[in-house]
Amino acid sequence: LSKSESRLYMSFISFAFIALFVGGLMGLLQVLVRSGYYTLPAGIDYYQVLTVHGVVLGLVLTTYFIIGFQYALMGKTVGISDTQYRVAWLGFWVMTLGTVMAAITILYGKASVLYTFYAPLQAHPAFYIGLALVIIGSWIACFVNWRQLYVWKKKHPGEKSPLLAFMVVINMIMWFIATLGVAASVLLQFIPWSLGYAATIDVLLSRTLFWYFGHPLVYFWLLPAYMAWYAIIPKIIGGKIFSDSLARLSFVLFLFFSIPVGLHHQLTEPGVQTTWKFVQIILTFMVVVPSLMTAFSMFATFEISGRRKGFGGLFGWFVHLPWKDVRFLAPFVGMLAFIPGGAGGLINASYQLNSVIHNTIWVTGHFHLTVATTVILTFFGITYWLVPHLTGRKLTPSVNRLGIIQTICWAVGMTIMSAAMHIQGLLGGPRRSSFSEYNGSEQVAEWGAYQVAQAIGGTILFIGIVLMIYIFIKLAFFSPKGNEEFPIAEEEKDAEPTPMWLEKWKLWVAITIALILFAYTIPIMDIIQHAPPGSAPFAWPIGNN
Ligand code: HAS
Repeated sequence: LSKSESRLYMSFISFAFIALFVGGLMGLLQVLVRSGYYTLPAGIDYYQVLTVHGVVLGLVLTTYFIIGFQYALMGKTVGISDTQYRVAWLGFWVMTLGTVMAAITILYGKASVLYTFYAPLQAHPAFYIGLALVIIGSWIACFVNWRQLYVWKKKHPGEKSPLLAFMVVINMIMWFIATLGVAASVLLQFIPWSLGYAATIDVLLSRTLFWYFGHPLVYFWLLPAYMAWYAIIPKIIGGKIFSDSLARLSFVLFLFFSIPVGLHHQLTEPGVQTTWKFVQIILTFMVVVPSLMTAFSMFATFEISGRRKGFGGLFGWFVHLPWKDVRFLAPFVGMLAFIPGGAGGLINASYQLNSVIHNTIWVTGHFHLTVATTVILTFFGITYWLVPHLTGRKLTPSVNRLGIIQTICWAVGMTIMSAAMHIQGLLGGPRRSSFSEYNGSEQVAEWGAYQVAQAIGGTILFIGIVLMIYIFIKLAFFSPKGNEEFPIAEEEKDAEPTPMWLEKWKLWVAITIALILFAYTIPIMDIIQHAPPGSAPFAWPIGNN
């Protein structure tokens, strides 16, 4: 690993940790305000704080960490050429310019539109232009990653591509296709509208294009965590990859089913016909399958490596795991969180149940389990070995111990906060709202205890963030010099060879596009036809749904 390569990967990852601190602080303010015991200083608006929190953690931290981590995986498995390296830096600077533009508009209170930036909320044009630059910068990363694998394949004709490179390329194909939706909405709708060139905006179309992107966005976050679960965790626990083919197949299924499902975020939208919501719900339940395959594969890996080490019986698979190694513990807690997190997702996606939880703080509880625990704890788990590997240092026993405390802190804080969010949501507590007594309504009185619990959980989480930042700085700059391994597992010896048809990239992209066209063509035509710009909001008449 050259110094310059390490500088590139570390720049992305360091940016993510700055975002973690800023966004985490905003999260702390959030829970304190909602508890009713704290008021923001004059001049700072609740929605400004919420926008910083969502944009910085949901969009900036994730995208930077993922791109940095994926570059490191590609560099390790297929290599990076000088030209690719230079283009990768260009992507970094384009993204960073965009992030700074968007950040300035939010800090000046000119873009308190939340991370979903729903119209008719309007931000300063610089906010949308900033977002467009972030997307373009991330496309540059897509092109570099694709090129990296292409060049490798040319040099290794007939060989299957390395598993991690295959996974990165799938994730970036999904990201590219998904971001086309949000890019269209930002470039063709929001920028002209915010600049005053268009008098109106088609709200429903913009929201539909956002969720066309917004759902695959959550799998763009999840898949790098799955990369670590499939190919890195087995090595850390002293085992092997259960099945290379199963891992690849699950990624291909994610490519197919991540995108044509955005309408499950819009089930209460009156302007979309029920039939199409139903179609997209069926596809949503399809996208659950690769996660179930992943759960199966993880259990298989744990069990086989336990048995090989001589741990039998019903719980031998569990006992042998390296509980004192934070590189394993943090992602494992992430896996555990995904059991209730995923179950919550199935509830959200069930049409009738969605009407109970939609727009309540239950949804906030759901995504704090999924992205803010499953994904983030796996990213922390990666940080413990990747950062010292890149900076030529060691993960010392004392930092490992601190990491374990950090993981426990996160698990405790998140359990309290997200359980309270789920329950308050079932009691009707809205999401995205500041503290209010709603004129002393009886129902609202029931929420108080849960809001306080969220503040307690959120404070513990913030302590976890401070600890993590300390650990990151220590690993990047102060740990003793040394070599930390880049743990990539091998496949089980007796596994069936991976069939080459799994690399039929053109076919996978064609199926993905066909599914998208099937799920979205008619709903989008309907929206354009029934609600042209400037018209009153459109709803399908009851009975014609
Ligand atoms: Fe979601 C809303 C449905 C997964 C994130 N989701 C959101 C929002 C976010 C988000 C951010 O259908 C809010 C957006 C907004 O601002 O409005 N979600 C699902 C479904 C899944 C799902 C069906 N979501 C995620 C993931 C996210 C994420 C992953 C981030 C990373 N979600 C919804 C719906 C809404 C929604 C509706 C809209 C709600 C509304 O009305 O607004 C599925 O992908 C979940 C499948 C997962 C599983 C779990 C498998 C378990 C595994 C762990 C194995 C454990 C091991 C350890 C091996 C079925 C893989 C075992 C050890 C032992 C000791 C036992």
